[in-house]
Amino acid sequence: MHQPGQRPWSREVFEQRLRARGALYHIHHPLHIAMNSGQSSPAQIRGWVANRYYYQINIPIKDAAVLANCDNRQARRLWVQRILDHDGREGDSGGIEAWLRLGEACGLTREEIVDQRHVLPGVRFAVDAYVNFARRASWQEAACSSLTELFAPDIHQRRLDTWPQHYPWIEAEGYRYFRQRLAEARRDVEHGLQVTLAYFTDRQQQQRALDILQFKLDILWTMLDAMTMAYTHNTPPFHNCRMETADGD
Ligand code: AHQ
Repeated sequence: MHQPGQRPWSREVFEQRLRARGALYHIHHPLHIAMNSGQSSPAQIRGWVANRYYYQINIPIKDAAVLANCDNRQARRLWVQRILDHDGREGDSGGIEAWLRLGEACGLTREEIVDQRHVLPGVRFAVDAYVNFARRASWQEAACSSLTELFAPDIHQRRLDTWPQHYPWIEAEGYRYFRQRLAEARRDVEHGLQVTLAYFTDRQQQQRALDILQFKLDILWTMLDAMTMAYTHNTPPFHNCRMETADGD
């Protein structure tokens, strides 16, 4: 815990402390470990894709909130690329479209992904917490919260390395999203890291940066906890409840 008057860490030590939080990245969540070691059923994979769609469509909204709070033209020029990566641009249908293709490759229909019928309350709350944080925080704090992508190339590569042999029923075209994120995440996080190292300079601010990164690690972990309850333990919300009359009666 931060003590008043403590000297700030050097940039190198600060970066090391940020990177050390990779030990808590969601690649280590039991659900991801099961998925990447071939233990997931098609229904569990489809549940994960359908729920992560809610995260994907909210990333551009989160990034637009960052831009709305950002008074630095050079930073906006870089940050706006994140929105285009997901929403697409001339000649590139974008990451959200690629995620829909991943869903179709896993046997989901576009309709059931887009209408969010499978999105779990816990996933929705975690994602909404991320978007609402970015709306209220300074653009530099929101940039810091995206630093979980320091660890993202590993998880995308892990899927590309393991899913095809574990899940031959998934059409190969579906993997485009993970492949394109390898380069996009590396580019994005280099900028996010430079913003963070430059903005959080005294020891109290550096601790704040670690707390913000932990908040985002919590979001990613909590999403998977909600999916575990539903798809591993078969205990989705209200699984044991019966309502007498349906809505609209
Ligand atoms: O597909 C992902 C993505 O587009 C982003 C944007 C970034 C952010 O702004 O917070 N984080 C992120 C992540 C994506 N994929 C996750 C995964 O496990 O596939 C990892 C996630 C992240 O590490 O924050």
